[in-house]
Amino acid sequence: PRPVRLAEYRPSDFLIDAVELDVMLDPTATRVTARLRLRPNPAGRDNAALTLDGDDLNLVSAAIDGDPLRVDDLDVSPSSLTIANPPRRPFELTVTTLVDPSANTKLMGLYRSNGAYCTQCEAEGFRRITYFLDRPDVLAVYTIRIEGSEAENPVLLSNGNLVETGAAGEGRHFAVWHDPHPKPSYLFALVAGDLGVVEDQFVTMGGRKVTLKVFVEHGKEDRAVHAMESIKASMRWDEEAFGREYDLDVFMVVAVSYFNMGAMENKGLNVFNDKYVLASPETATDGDYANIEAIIAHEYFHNWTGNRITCRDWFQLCLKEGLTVFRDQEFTADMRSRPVKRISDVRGLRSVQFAEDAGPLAHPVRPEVYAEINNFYTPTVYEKGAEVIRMLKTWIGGDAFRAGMDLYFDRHDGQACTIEQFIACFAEVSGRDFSQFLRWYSQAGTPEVRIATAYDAEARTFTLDAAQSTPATPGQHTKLPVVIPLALGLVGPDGRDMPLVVGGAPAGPVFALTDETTRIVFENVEQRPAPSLFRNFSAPVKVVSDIADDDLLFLAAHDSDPFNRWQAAQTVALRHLVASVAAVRSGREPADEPRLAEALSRAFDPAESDCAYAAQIAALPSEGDVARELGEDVDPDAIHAARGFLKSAMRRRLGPQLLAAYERLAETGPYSPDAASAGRRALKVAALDLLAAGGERDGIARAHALYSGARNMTDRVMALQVLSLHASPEREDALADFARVYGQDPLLLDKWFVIQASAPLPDTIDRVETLMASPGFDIRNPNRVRSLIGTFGAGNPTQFNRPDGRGYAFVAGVVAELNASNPQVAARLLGAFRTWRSLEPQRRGKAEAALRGLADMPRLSADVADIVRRALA
Ligand code: B3K
Ligand code: ZN
Repeated sequence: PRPVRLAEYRPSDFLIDAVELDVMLDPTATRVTARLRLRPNPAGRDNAALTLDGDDLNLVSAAIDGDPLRVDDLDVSPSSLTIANPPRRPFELTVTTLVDPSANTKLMGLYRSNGAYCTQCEAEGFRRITYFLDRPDVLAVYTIRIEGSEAENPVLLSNGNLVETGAAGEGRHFAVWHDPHPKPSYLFALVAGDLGVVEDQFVTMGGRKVTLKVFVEHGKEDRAVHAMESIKASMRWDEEAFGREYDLDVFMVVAVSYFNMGAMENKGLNVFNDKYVLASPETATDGDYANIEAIIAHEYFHNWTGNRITCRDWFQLCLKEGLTVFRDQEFTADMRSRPVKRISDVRGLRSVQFAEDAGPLAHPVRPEVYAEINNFYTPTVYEKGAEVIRMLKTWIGGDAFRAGMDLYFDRHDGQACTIEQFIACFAEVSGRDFSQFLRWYSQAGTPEVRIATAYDAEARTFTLDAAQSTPATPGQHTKLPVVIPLALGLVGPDGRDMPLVVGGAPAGPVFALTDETTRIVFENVEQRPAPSLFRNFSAPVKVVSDIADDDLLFLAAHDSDPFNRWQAAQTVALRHLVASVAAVRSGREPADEPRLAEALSRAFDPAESDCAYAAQIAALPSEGDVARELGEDVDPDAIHAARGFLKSAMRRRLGPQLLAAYERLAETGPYSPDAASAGRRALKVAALDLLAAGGERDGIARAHALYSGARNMTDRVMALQVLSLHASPEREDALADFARVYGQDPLLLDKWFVIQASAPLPDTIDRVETLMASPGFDIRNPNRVRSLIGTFGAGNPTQFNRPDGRGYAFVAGVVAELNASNPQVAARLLGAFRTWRSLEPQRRGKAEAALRGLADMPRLSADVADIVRRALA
C-alpha cells in the first residue's frame, strides 16, 4: 500500500451522524449489522463515490434506505466497500458483516481474551468489525445493541449510558448502550463475558453522580481496589488542575489479559491490560502500584484530551498523546514527589526517545508520512510530545498556559483538531508568535546545545554563550533553530542563587534561545558562580557544557533545583564512565573517582528525608546512557565492565554507610504502596545493589535473606533482581522458589521472565529459549512475549548484543514467528534494533544481517516491513 501523507489530507466526502450497531455475539461467527446515517460532507467533493474501509471482513448484505443493494451496485472486498453512486442527500446505509473473534490473533477489532469478548479499535480496528469511514474526523453518535448467551456473557458493555436490557430467548439476553457524545470510531468499545466487578461512586464538581465500575476476572476483585482509588483521584485532579468534569453517568474500566498495549481510552469504557489494573501487596510491586495510578489517570484524562476533542487525522496523534502524557506526568507529580517524577521521566525520555531520535527510526513529533500508523505510537510522539507541551508552559508561564487550555477546551469541544488549532489558542492568550515554536513538531532529532561560559572578575560579568544545532535525521538534512527555553540559576559560593541582571534589569530565570547562537551577559556578578543550566530539564535537548566537574560536584551538593542536583552528579558519573570505557577497551584499569563516592554517599545520609529522591541520586547512569553518550562504535560489554567497576569501587568506598542505610531501611510495619514507603524500599535496594556489586558474598547473602524474608512483593522482586545479576547458588535457589510459589499467576510469571531475560549472564539466551518452550509461555499473549523476548531485546544490552550475533538472530526469529499472527507486537519487538547503527563494526554487521534476513522474508506484514525498511534505509 501507498504511504499516507499529511500534505494529502482531504476532508471526508461523506459524514456519518449516527451509528446503530446490532452485535449478535458468537465465538466464531459474530454477526454485526450497522445502520449508518450518512450525508454528503459540504466540505467534500461533489458526486464522489462512497468508499468505506474494511479489514478482513465478510459482507452478508447491504441496503440503502431499506432497499437491498445487489452485488453489481457495489464494489466489495475484505478491505473496502464502494458504492459508486450513492444518494446526494442524507440516507441510511445498512451493512451486515460476519466476523470470527476466535480467529482474531492480531487483537485488533473484536477478539477473545480468556473467554471474554473485547475490542481494540485504535487506530484502525473498527474496520475489522464493520465497513466504515474509519478515520478520526468522522464523528458520530453511537447506539449499540449487544446480544449473546446469558450464561457465557452475563456482562454486556459498550460506550455511554445503559438504556435497556432484556431477555432475547433461547438463553440469550441483550443490552442497549447509547453514547450521546459524538466520537470517532477508534473510541468504540464492546466487552462481553463473565466478569467480576468492583463498584464505587464519584460526585463531580457539578454534582453529577457517576457510577464507577472496574471489571476483572472472577476472584480478582480484591486486586481492583487500587485501580478504583486511582480513578477517583484522577477525576478529582482533572477538576482541580484543569476544570474538567466527567460527562456520563458511568465510567468503566475492564481488565483483559490479552492486550497489545497498556490500555485504551474508549469513551466511558476504558479497556486495560490487566497488568495495569490488578494489584495487591502479595502480587504487585511499588512500581506496579505507581504504573496503575499513572495509566488509569492517563486514560481517564483522554476523556477531554482525545475524546471530547480528538485528532483530525493520525498525523495529529501527539495532539492527544503528548498532551495527555503531560497531564498524567503532572498528576503523578502532584500525587507523589515532583522532583522524583521529573527525574524518572527524564531518565525514560533519554533512554528511549533520545535513542529513537538518534537512530534510523527518528521522526518528528508530528510525522508527515507513514506506511503503518501503528508504528507511530512512539516515545517521540508520546514523551517528546509531552516535553513540547511542558516547554510551551515554561515559555509562556503557568497562567497563560492554563488560559490557553481553557480556550482550547472551550473553542474546540466536539471537534477533530490539528496541532495548529491547538497552538493558536496559546498564541492568542499569550500574544506570542509561535511560528518558530512549531518547528518542535516538524523537526526530528534531539537538538544539541553547546554552552561556554566566562567570568570576568573585573567587569563583574558572567557571559554565557549558547550554540544550538540539530543533527540530520532520515529525510531531514537541514535543520533550523528552535525555541529552546533555558531555565537557569547562577549559584554563588555560598550555595545561594545570585540575582540575575541583564542589560541593567532583573532577568530570567527562563531565557529563550531562538538563534543558532545566543549570548547572555549577566551583570553585577560579584563572585564566580557555578551555573545551573536547564533547571528541571527545561528543554528536551542534549547539553554539552564546559562546566568543570568541580562546579558540577558543588551543584550536586548545593543547587536549589533538586533536578539539577541529581543531574550534576549524573553528568560527572557519565563523564567518568565514558573515560572508563576507553580504559577498558584498551586493556587498562579504569581510574578511581573518590569525589563521585562522596556525591553518592549523600543518598545514604540518614538526614536525607526524601528516600525516593535519594534512590535516584544513588542510581548511576544506565548502560544505555553511556552507549548514547558514546554515540558510535559502541561495545556493550566494555560499558557493562566499566559500570561494574564503578559500582564495585562505590561498594569499597561506601561499604559501612551502605550497610547502615540498608539496615536502617528494613521493613517494619505492614506494607503500604504510598510514595514515601516505596521510596524507602527503593533506597534500600539501591544500597543492596551496591553491597552486592561484583558478586560480593556478603551482599549476595543479604539479598538472599531479603528474598526469603520478604513480606511484600516489592522486596521479593527487588531482592531477586539483585540476585539475578550474578551467578550464584543463592540466585538459582531464589529463582526456583519464585517459580514454585508464584508460577501459576501469569502476571507474576511475567516478573520471573523479566528478571531472567535481563540477566547479563552468558547463559541467559539459552534460558530464554528454554522458557519460551515452557508451559507458562504463550506466544499469543503479548504480556508473555514482552516480558520474555521484549525484555531480552530492549533490556539486556550485553546479551542481546552478544558478539556472536545469536541475540539478534533470536529476536528476529521471534519477530518472524509473530509476523502473521500479531504484526503489531512483532513490530514492537524490533524496537530493540533502534540503535543498531551505533554499534562497533562486528556487532553492527551481525545486527544488519538479522534485519536483512527479515527484509527477505515473504509476506511481511505492513507493520514489520515498515520498521525493517526504515531501520535499514
Ligand atoms: N491510545 C491508546 C494507544 C493505542 C495504540 C494503537 N496502536 C492508549 C493511550 O495512549 O492512551
Ligand atoms: Zn494516550
